[in-house]
Amino acid sequence: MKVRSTWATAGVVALCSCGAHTSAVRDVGSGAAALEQDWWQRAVFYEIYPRSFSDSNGDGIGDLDGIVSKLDYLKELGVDAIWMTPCFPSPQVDFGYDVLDYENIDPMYGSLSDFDRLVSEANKRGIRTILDLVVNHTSDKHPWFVDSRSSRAAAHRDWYVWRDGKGPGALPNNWTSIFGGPAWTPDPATDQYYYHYFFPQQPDLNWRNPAVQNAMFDVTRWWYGRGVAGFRLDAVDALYEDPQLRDNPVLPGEDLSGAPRQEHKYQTKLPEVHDALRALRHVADESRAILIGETWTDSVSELREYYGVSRTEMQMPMDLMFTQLRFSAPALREHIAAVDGAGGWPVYVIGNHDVARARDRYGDGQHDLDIAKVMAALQLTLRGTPIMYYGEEIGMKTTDPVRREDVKDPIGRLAWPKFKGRDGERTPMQWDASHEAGFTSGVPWLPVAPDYQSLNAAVEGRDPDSILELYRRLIGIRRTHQALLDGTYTPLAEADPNVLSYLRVSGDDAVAVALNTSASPQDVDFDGLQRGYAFPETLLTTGGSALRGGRISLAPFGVWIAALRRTSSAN
Ligand code: TEU
Ligand code: CA
Repeated sequence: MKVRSTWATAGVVALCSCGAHTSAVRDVGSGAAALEQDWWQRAVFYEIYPRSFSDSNGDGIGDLDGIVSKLDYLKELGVDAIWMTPCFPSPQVDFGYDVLDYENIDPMYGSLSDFDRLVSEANKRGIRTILDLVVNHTSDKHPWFVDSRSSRAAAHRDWYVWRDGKGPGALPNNWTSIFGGPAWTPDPATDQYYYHYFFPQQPDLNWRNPAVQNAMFDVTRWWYGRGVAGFRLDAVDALYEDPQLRDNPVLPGEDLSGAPRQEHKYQTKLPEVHDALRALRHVADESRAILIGETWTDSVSELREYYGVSRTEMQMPMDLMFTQLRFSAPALREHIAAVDGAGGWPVYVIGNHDVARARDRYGDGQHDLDIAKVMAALQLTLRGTPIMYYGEEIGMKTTDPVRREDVKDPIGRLAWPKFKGRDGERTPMQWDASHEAGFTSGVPWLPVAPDYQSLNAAVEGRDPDSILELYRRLIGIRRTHQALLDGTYTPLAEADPNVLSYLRVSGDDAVAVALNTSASPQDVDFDGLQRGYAFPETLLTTGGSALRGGRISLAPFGVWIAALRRTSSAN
């Protein structure tokens, strides 16, 4: 049953007779005004989990040379910047998020000269390199911490958070680690406890200590000097803790370890975080570098704060709430309007290395691939910067370990079977149908997903209807339409429960997008081209969606994108 839904009409009625075809995208360079946008506002970012991307030496662990060998693939996909999760020397307790040397590369991933070559080869392809900086904590094997715990008088003692217990065997307070268990570990040698928001092997740095701040600023300068274009700042909300050590409020329910859940009120999101971010941004500005924030927030107003007063903090605080949205036109529409109206440049992510893969998370269990295609079209046509996660472009699924003994992520081992950890979203990239999906010539550190024979970049690269081809076309359209780069975002048909549609406008360039978030065909009246835009030139459609007689007929989970031109009567 076709449900009719009409875009609010306030414009000229003028339709071209163009059919549902994918026209050759116009080169936005012709006659378009030069954009004042910064590169990172136009760029498509791509998160790489190096351990799982491509293994060049057969040890089953992805590495830097493996990434270099896939730069042409990334270029062809249309990627402008790669964010690599940590490759610094690390005992790998938390797979690199426990750093023991901030100015080197762990031998399992390669060497500093391999890194330099990666940056150079990426730059040749117009791809910038962003690193993942673990600013909140180090490994307990970092020389700073080894010294800090050696004595109460150690030079680095105050680089970490040490406190006396409240009494024999009593912890300093009730704080727990987000990874389960107490956030305080006793250190008998100096008869104090040290604080860790994450694992005990990840002692928190004391950001109230100027020496810590300066050391971290110098780390960023060191990498800027090697051509890094910026950083994704890890767990920035956790940088500061309440100096009075006030107990957290206890919440109903249990945490990962089965202990009473807490509101980590005195361990995260303290206002001092913004002082540190302003300082880190000041250093970044010396090198015209950018800062991406791992900013898990509970509201858009909280997210807005990470841009900073007059944008003096991070350029790209990630909207991670987006990953938790229900896949429905009303839910998506409401959230997008709030983020788009928040005053900063939106940064939309649909997945990362910590959450179940987007295909499963937004999927309904029956149309997951179709829904993944709609999410791709949404993320790549919204106003803002998209950050993709490796494998999303080929529709990779979450593949959890089947037995506890197979679990690599310590959180999964701790919380099994309630929570199986994050291995499921970190399985090796599926390149082709050869041995281990072309990821390694050896034994992969995590099993390759069983669907790799058919779900892989090589097969999909030959299939015009694959999600990989859709990503390539979408990114191509995005790069060549000013409206999708710096254009405004105007929601259309805002009462429609099934179709999410909007208009992007930049000068005379306009693009209309209509996405069917339902399993039924939907019609959207195209009777009024918004605000004087007309002559739709179809850029991309899926499932046979098309403009027919003044209406957009959307297939189930159909996508329709068209370029419009301002009419002479436009206001
Ligand atoms: O995750 C951080 C993380 O989970 C916290 O940001 C938490 O969600 C937030 O503080 C809640 O307010 C990052 C990495 O992405 C993850 O892989 C690491 O395990 C973790 O930090 C520790 O470095
Ligand atoms: Ca901290």
